[in-house]
Formats: sequence, structure tokens, C-alpha cells
Amino acid sequence: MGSSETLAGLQELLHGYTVEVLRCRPTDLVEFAVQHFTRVLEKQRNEQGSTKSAKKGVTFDAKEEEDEEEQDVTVGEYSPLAPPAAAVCAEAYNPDEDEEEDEEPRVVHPKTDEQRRRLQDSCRDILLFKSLDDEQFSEVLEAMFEVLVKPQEHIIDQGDDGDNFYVIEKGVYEIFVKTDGADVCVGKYDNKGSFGELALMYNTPRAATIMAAMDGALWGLDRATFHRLIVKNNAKKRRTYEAFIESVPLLASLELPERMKIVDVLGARVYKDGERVISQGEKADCFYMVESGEVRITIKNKVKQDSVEVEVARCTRGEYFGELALVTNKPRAASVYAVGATKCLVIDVQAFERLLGPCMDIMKRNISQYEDQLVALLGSRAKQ
Ligand code: 1OR
Ligand code: 1OR
Repeated sequence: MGSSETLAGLQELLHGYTVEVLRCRPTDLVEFAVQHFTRVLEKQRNEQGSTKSAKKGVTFDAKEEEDEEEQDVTVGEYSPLAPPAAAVCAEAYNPDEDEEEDEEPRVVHPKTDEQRRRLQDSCRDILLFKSLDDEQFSEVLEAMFEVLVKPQEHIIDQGDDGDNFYVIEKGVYEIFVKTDGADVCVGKYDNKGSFGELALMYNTPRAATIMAAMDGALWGLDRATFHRLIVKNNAKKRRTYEAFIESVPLLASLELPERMKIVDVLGARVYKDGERVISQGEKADCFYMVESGEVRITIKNKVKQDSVEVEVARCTRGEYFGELALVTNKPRAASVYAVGATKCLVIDVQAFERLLGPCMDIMKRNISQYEDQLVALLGSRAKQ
């Protein structure tokens, strides 16, 4: 092996280790390294020993073996108010997964057709589910359970250990964060979105309190299933999007762990040529980066209903849009359409506020340029 190949291998090994450290945040880095590289070595040996075409190098992909054998299912009593007793089925051994989690039973909460339909509707736009394959997504749906909540009910209390992740079916939920001992409302979820992923992803205490402001309905996903399907997928997501995220000029001022946290919560959305991504005047709930393809941005006169849309800008790979309404807390200022097949990476408003604070000055500077251009545009129209 030449020295450049050795270095490439070394880089890949250290990269895999770094990703796992960021993901698991171990207290003892040396002990964690021993465990990590032991797993890598075992995996390499397994691959060399297997009759499957052995891949060169080391991958850290949490791939599922396809030939999983489902075993007996124990069906529990279902109650819509509390997490019902789950049905479980043992999973096949998968050498790519943590031993501890291999032994964990798969959670199944039986549902009526009507519940399944409501659940599917609620989960359709959940960004964290966007990178799951069909099988993983249906496992998530199987494991979710309905939670009905009353006004003032605390679904999550800041400082607690994380138990479930929640997807909103309906209801308004306020977000409180302790500041100088007092709970301060820092935002809300309005009939859509999800919360409770942070404590499960990073093994940290709950970062905020979430309280129902009215009667509401949620779908819960237990910690073990969230970990097995979503957190494991994050390592793959980081590898997929790391290079792209590194190339986005807006994010250059963020430290690597912060950029990786963006990757953990983003979801990919694909659009066909001409498809609308954002509609001027709509309420805003997310922020976009163009990963491939192009979008055109158009504005129309808000007063005149039938006015034509005028193209004012385009964004291509590495550029962002949809920040203005989030920063100003106003409706979308422009419409956005895909030009050719386009893929955008999307993060929700809460993650935007939580993770992109350090980039706010750059965004505000760019926003002031929109205003200058608007003034110039209006000026040139007035002269015509
Ligand atoms: P969790 O498991 O920590 C509380 O439990 C959840 O509240 C958290 O996951 C997020 O899903 C959600 N900071 C932290 N967590 C937030 C925030 C938030 N907003 C929603 N959650 N900030 C508010 C941003 C609008 C930053 C406050 C400084
Ligand atoms: P948003 O959340 O309002 C539409 O959703 C997005 O289009 C907006 O955020 C910006 O990210 C993006 N004026 C308004 N929005 C613009 C503009 C723009 N350009 C891009 N966006 N102007 C063009 C400046 C080159 C000024 C119009 C004359």
C-alpha cells in the first residue's frame, strides 16, 4: 500500500471515529476509541470472512441486513390516551449494529385504519423521517402511539431525561426555556412539526419545556426505536451531506459540531421542474438550502391581485432562501419555483433559531441588500 493510500485510510478511520464521538459524546475518549476500533476491526473481519463481495476500506454504515426473520408478535391492549402495551418481535442479528440494541425487541402499536391514516398525514412532512427508506419509515409508523393532551399539560419538562419523540397531529404547543430561573416562552408549534429529538439524539437532558396550549393530539415514538432507526441513520446522513454543508458559505463561521447538528435535523425535499417551493404571502416554518438544481425567486405586487410575478433572483447549489420570513416573522416575501429537477435541504424554524444564530449577522446583511434592490427596482419602474 502506498503512503497516500495509507493516509487516505487513516483519514477515513479518524473521520469515522470523529463522527461517532460527535454523535455519542463519550466522557472517556480513549475507552471509546478502543470500543469503536474494536467494532471496526470485527466488522472488517466479518466482511473478509463473508462470501459477499468484500468492500475495500472501512464503512460505518448502519445498514440493515435484508434477510430479517420476524418472530412471534405479542399484541397488547390499545388505549388511545396513554402509550399502550406494545407488541414486540425479536430482530435478526445484525453485525453492523450495537450488540445492546440488537437484542432490543421491535415495538409495534396496533392501529385502526383511521388512526393509521391520521398518523401518515401527520408524518408526511416530518424532516427527521425524510432520510428513512420505506421499510424504516413503516417501522417507525408501526411503533408510534397516539397521545391525547389537555390544555396546560406538560408533554416535556426541561431537565428531564428523554423518553419519547413527538410528532404533532393537531394543537398548539408552547416552548419554554428557563432563563434566570424563570420559564420564558421562546416559540410555539402551530398544528404541525415535531419535538423532543434532542435529548434522544445527544443523550442530554430535555432542553426545553413543551406545554399544550389547547386540546391536542400527538404521536409518540419511544426512545429505543428512535435510536435504532433515526439516530443510527444520522451517521449515514452526516457522511452524505458533510461535504455539501462544508461548502455552504453561510455556514462557514460555524464550528464542525454545530454544522453536524444541522445535518442531524435537516430533511431533503425534491421538486420537479416548475414546482412551487414557497408561495408568497404564506406563513413560514422552514429554511432552505439548494443542494442540486436551481430555484427562481419571483415577487408580485401584493396590492394588485392579478399582477404578474417578476423574477428577482435565482439560487443554485450552496445558496439559501426562505430566511427572510423567519428573521422578520412576516409572511413569505416572494414565491420560489424549481428550475429543472431540484433538491433542497430543509430545516425547521426552531432548528433555524437554535442553530443558525451565529449566522444571523450575515443573513441580515444580505437582507438589507434585498431592500436596496427593491428600492432600485421601484425606482426604475417609476421612471418607466
Ligand atoms: P428535547 O429532547 O431537548 C425539548 O426536549 C424539545 O424542545 C427539544 O428536544 C426540541 O425538540 C424542542 N432549544 C431547545 N429545544 C427546543 C427549542 C430551543 N425549540 C424547540 N425545542 N430553542 C427555541 C428555538 C425557537 C432555543 C432556545 C434558546
Ligand atoms: P422568505 O422567507 O420571504 C421567499 O421566502 C424568499 O425569497 C425570501 O425569504 C428570500 O430568501 C428570497 N426580496 C425578497 N425575497 C427574496 C429576494 C428579494 N431575493 C431572494 N429572496 N429581492 C431580490 C434581491 C436580489 C428583492 C426584490 C426586489
